[in-house]
Amino acid sequence: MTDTERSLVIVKPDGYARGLTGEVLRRIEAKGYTLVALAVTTPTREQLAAHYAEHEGKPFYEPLVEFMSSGAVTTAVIEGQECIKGFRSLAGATNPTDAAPGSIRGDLGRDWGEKVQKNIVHGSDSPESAAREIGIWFPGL
Ligand code: DAT
Ligand code: MG
Repeated sequence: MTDTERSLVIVKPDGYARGLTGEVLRRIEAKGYTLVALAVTTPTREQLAAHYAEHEGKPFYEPLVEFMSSGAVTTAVIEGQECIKGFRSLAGATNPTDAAPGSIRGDLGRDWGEKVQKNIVHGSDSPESAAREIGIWFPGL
């Protein structure tokens, strides 16, 4: 049991508004990961600036922050062996057009012709990112 990890998952405003929170959480639970924390919140620009610091200056950064602050999201901390990689696999490729059928983005997402890819979910990409992101969204954990 050396690789038990936590990952920060966000059901983004597109997923929340489309009523897909339950479907995303269902897939996480069906995969066998545990829900450790769960909340509905509307992200602040400050939280998003911290969360997406690595993307500052990229062409899609402003549209991304605008999109992510546009409405409610569901934030979750999940837990399980290698759940960081495992959830990224459940989520699928960043571009929902490329994301494989069977994945969250592949089954439920599409390109809407906007400056930012609206791709339903976020998942941490490394243990370092997960620890940093969990600190932003669930400072009490
Ligand atoms: P991921 O969410 O798969 O980890 P990322 O961290 O590279 O992807 O980018 C964060 C989000 O920014 C991504 O979910 C959607 C958006 N995005 C990334 N690359 C983009 C691009 N080239 N054009 C538009 N939006 C993009
Ligand atoms: Mg990322």
